[in-house]
Amino acid sequence: MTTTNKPHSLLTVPTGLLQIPTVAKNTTELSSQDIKLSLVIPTYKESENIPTIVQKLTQLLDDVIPSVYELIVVDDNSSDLTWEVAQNMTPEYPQLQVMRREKERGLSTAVIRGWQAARGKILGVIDADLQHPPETLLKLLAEMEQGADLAVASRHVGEGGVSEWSLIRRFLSRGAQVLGLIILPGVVGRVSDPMSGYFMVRREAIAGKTLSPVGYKILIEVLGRGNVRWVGEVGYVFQERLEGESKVTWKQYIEYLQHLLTLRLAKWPVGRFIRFGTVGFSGVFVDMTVFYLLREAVGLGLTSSAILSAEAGIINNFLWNDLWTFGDISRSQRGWRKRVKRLLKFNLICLTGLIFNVLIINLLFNLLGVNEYIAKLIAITTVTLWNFWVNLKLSWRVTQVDK
Ligand SMILES: Nc1nc2c(ncn2[C@@H]2O[C@H](COP(=O)(O)OP(=O)(O)OP(=O)(O)O)[C@@H](O)[C@H]2O)c(=O)[nH]1
Ligand SMILES: [Mg+2]
Repeated sequence: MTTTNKPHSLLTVPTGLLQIPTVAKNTTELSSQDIKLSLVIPTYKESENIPTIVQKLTQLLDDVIPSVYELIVVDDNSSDLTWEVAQNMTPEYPQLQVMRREKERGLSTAVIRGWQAARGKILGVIDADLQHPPETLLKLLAEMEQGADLAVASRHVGEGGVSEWSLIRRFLSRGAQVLGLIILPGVVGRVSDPMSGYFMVRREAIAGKTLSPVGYKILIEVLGRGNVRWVGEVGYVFQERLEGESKVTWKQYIEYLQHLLTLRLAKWPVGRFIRFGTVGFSGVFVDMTVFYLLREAVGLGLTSSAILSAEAGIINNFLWNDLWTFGDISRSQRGWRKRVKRLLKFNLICLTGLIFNVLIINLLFNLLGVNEYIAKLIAITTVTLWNFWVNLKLSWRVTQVDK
């Protein structure tokens, strides 16, 4: 055994996609003792805070999970040499690791890069500036041990709160939350404090997903892209910063909005909708051609021709949608019976769409006096959305298959 009074070497900064491996990459025979918790401490100019936070966290964790945790400081090459201060502490704190990033910057990516290098089953994050009380960590850990996939320290449950925030900061924080609820209710609404930067998540819940956070709010990214079923929350009081400076600026609010919209788009089946629209367009030509043939070549009556050609269009659309737009889903629901069932549902939904179409045009044109072409355009748009959405939910329904 060598005595370890030399500082640990710095962790290699992972590159490429922001993706957490399912199994920790650098788990060697020597370190194969299962690491339970990897806690990332992102830092930017926190040299004054780093000794205290490392000391406090070590003291707490040594009591409950000695030697099966790691603290990972991820510093963005701070000019106050935070990374060096941390590295010099490693002889005294064997669970401490340090990453110095020189090429990338930003809080969220720092956290993910740290997790990529982590060995733990549970991945966590805490601010370096002591605004996140270290003691809350044990409560978060307890939540995880009870089976939570995500444990969030929240300012808005139980004994949670903020210490001396100005009215404007409180207002901005709540405003951001409300905005999140409007844009992404299914994500932001799952936690009482979506802005929290103090939480733990089970590795499996996010492993293999490509994360691409914009700005500061990594929790939203984890909730939005991860596979999180059970969420636990623990109240805490956000402390005042005593040393160092805040890095929060207006830019963070803009980035937050951008982040919400990116996630919103990622959640909407945009590609599918475009394919659905394209197929719908092809249906118009089939409908027209068959109508022409029935009228001219066969000499059928107007109504019968219209009905038959519309049905030909519907069948055309169904086949393409089944093969292409929703191909991935229909391939997992094989068999003629199932296919016929999908066709019948599709038919029924399109028929309802047609009725809506007529109703909307009448409402807009006759009752509200809207120009008839604009009315027709609104009707087509609404009915296409209706057709797409209801077919997605009913005809090509996926019973919760994880991508
Ligand atoms: N690696 C890295 N860490 C960052 C970056 N920006 C902020 N941090 C760290 O992330 C944590 C939170 O940042 P703060 O500036 O304290 O943000 P805040 O706590 O929301 O705001 P304050 O109440 O003003 O402190 C701190 O530990 C920072 O040092 C960054 O660009 N890179
Ligand atoms: Mg802070």
